[in-house]
Amino acid sequence: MDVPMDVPVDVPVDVPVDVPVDVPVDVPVDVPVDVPVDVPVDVPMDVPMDVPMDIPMDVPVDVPVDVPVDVPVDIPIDVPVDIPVDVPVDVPVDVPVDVPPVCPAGQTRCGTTCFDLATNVNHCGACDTACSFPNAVAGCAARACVIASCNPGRGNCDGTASNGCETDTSTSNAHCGACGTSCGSDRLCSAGACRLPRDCRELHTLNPSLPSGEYMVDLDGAGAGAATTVRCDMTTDGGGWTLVFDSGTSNFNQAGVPWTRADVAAALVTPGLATTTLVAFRDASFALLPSLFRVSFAIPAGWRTAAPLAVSSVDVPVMVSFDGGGPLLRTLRHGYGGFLDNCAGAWGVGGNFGRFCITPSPAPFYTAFGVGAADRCVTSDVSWNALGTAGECGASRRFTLYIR
Ligand SMILES: [Ca+2]
Ligand SMILES: [Ca+2]
Repeated sequence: MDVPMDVPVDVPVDVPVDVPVDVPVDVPVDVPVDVPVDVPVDVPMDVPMDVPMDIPMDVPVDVPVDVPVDVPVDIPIDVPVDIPVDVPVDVPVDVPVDVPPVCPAGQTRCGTTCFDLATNVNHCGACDTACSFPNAVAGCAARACVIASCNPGRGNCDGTASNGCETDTSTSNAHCGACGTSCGSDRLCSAGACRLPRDCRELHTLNPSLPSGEYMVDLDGAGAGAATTVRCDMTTDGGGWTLVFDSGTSNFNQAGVPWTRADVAAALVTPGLATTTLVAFRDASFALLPSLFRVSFAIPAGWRTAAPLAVSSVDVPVMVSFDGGGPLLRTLRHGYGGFLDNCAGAWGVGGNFGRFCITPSPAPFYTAFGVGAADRCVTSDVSWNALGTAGECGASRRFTLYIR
């Protein structure tokens, strides 16, 4: 009882005072180890009161408080905050080439590039969906392919995009120069402009339903020549024939009868635009006379430089079609020279007389235009005067040459 009392008194007094004050941090480690061993055994009652109070209080307070607070607070807070913020920001900015870019509003990424699919002609409505139309420049609007414009000389006249600019406005009669610009039934479209046909053939090709009759044409096309009226045969042997000679009501008496339509001959025969001639007798309305043959054949080369009735006397072989039949080789005899009686007779008899006939055949025989006697419109297989006055030419018995 005595010893215990003394020991406790001295130890507690000195130790507590020095330990807590000088080395709080270091003592905890040493104190617990040494003190417990000696104190519990001898002074359970007294020691506990002083030592436990001071030591436990200091140690627990410093260690637990600092460690837990610093570790949990710093690590959790720093990691989440720093990592998320730095990673996202650095990656996009530094590696734009390798990582898909973020496209601006209204655009979509196709491959590595952003496009506006609403207007991009190569990515219209969807990536890699290119727009293309025949004869047109394609565009993209509201995510759909459209015809931005037509190629020169073309028109989207049917309003259908799929077939592009389907109309050739340089030649379309219904859409000449522009969609909806019609040239009508008597003009045709050429180089994007409506113009009159050059002749009955062009007109007939333009509108095969047109009947025979007189029509306005422009013989030299785009040339300076004025428009004029010509007579057309739109039905015989395919139609499209232009009148170039008509004996009419005249009784010719001259050495050299010209084309009655010198303008037509100059525009079509001389330059070779017309290739075939149609020879026939016709009535006052230019209808073919019934029961009389009509013939056609290639225009002889000599006609390109002189009218067939304006030369003296010519014999030329021709392949003749009678009433539209197969061609037969015959001899065409034309000129204002004299001859013996009929188409088979030789030239050079008498002075001027004149004949146009084909031998041997029943083709039209036009004669006496080189003399004062009434001109005759008979057939090539009879004498020039075989029919007498009944064979005379006149308003209702016309000798005509058409060309095509
Ligand atoms: Ca179209
Ligand atoms: Ca005559």
